[in-house]
Amino acid sequence: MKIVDARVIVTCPGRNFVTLKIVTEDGVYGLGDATLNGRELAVASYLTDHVVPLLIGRDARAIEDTWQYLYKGAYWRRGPVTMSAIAAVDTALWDIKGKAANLPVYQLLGGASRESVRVYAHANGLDVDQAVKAVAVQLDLGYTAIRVQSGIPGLSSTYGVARAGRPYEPAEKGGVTEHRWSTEPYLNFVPRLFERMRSEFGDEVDLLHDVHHRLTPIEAARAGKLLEPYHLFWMEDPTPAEHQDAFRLIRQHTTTPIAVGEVFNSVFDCQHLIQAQLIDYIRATVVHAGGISHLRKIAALAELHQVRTGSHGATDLSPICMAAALHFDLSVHNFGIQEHMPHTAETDAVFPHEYAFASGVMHPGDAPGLGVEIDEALAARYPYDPAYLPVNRRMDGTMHDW
Ligand code: GCO
Ligand code: MG
Repeated sequence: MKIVDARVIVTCPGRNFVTLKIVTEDGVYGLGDATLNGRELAVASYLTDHVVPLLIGRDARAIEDTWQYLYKGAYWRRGPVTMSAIAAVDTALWDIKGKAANLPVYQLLGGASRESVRVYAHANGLDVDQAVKAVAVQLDLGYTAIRVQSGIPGLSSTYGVARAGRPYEPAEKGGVTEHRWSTEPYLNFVPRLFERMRSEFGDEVDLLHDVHHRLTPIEAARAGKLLEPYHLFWMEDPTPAEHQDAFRLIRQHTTTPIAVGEVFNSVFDCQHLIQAQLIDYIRATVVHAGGISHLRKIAALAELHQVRTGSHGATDLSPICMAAALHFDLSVHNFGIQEHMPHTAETDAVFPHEYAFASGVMHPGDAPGLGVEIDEALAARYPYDPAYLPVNRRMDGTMHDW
C-alpha cells in the first residue's frame, strides 16, 4: 500500500489549522493535524520541504517504522515543530489503516475500554459573577466537569478569560498582545473564586483550574493548599515544567491533584514527572506529542505509576486532533478526562466529523478510520491569517510566563 501523494493544507476558518493529507496508491487517504498555534508555518514547511519527499513510495501500513524513520532519521530530535510534523504523519497513517481495515481507529488500538469519553468544559468570566453564570451555562449543556477561570481584581487582563461578548480563543490576530501579571492578587483571589463556586454549585460537579505556568513552586504549593477545601479535580500547570524536581516541593505541601503536559512533546518530557509520581494527570496530546503511536507510549508509562491521561483539547487543536484524541481516550486503560473546547461552526464545516457530544461525554463514532474529513474547497476559501499568542509581563515590565 504505497504512499503516492502527501500534501499540506493550511486554512483559517476563524483560526489557523495545518493539515497533512496522505494518499495511497489505491486511493485511500488519511488526515493528520499539524497545528502549532502561533508557529503554524514552521510545521507546514517542515512537512512540505522535508517530510513529504520522504513519504512518497513508502508503505502506508508501516506506521511504527515510519515513525522511527522520521524521528531517528532527522538526527535532530524532539521539539514541538518536529514532533507535530511526525504526529501528523502518524495520525494520517492510523486513519488510513482504519479505513483499509474498515474499522474505527479505537478498535485497532485494542477496542473500547469504556462506553464514552468524559470531557470537561471551559467557563470563564471577567469577574466571579460572570464566571458563576458561565458555569451554569455549561452545567445546562450537560458537562459534569468544568474548568473555571476568572478575571482578577487589580489585573487588567489574565489568561483564559474572553473579551466581553466573544468566546475565549488563545491566539489573537493583528500582532502580539501583552498581558500584565502579579502573583499576590491572584493568590488572594483564586480561593475566593472556588469558595463561591462550591457555595453556588455544591460538591458534586468536578472543578478544574489552569494556572498556566505562572507560579513559582512555593507559590504553587500555597495555591494548592488554599484550594484544598474546594477539592479541585486538578490544578493545571502550576509552575513551568522545565525544572521538574520543583514539583516535589508542591507535592510536599498539598493534596490538590496536579495536571501537566500540554507543552510536552515526547515521553522524555514526561518521564520524570510520571516515574516520581509528581503529577496525577498527563496532558500531552496527539498533535504535539508525536501522534497516536507516541502518546500510547506515554500513557503506558503513566499507567505503571497510577497517572491518568487528561489530553489537551483547546480550539487550536483541529477537529482531526480531537477525533484522534477521542479514539485514544476511548481505548487507553488509564484515561482520566479529555478537554473539550468546541470549535466554531465555521471550523466544523471545514472539518466534518463523526464525533459527538451528549450529556457530558463524547464518542469518536464508528466510521472507519478517524471519522473526520476536510472539505478542501471550503478550506481554500480561508487563507492563512497570522495570529499570535499573547505574552505576559510582570508589573515592572519583566517578561513572565504566559
Ligand atoms: C488549555 C491551554 C490552552 C493553551 C493554548 C495555547 O489548557 O486549554 O492552556 O488554552 O493556552 O492551547 O495555544
Ligand atoms: Mg492549559
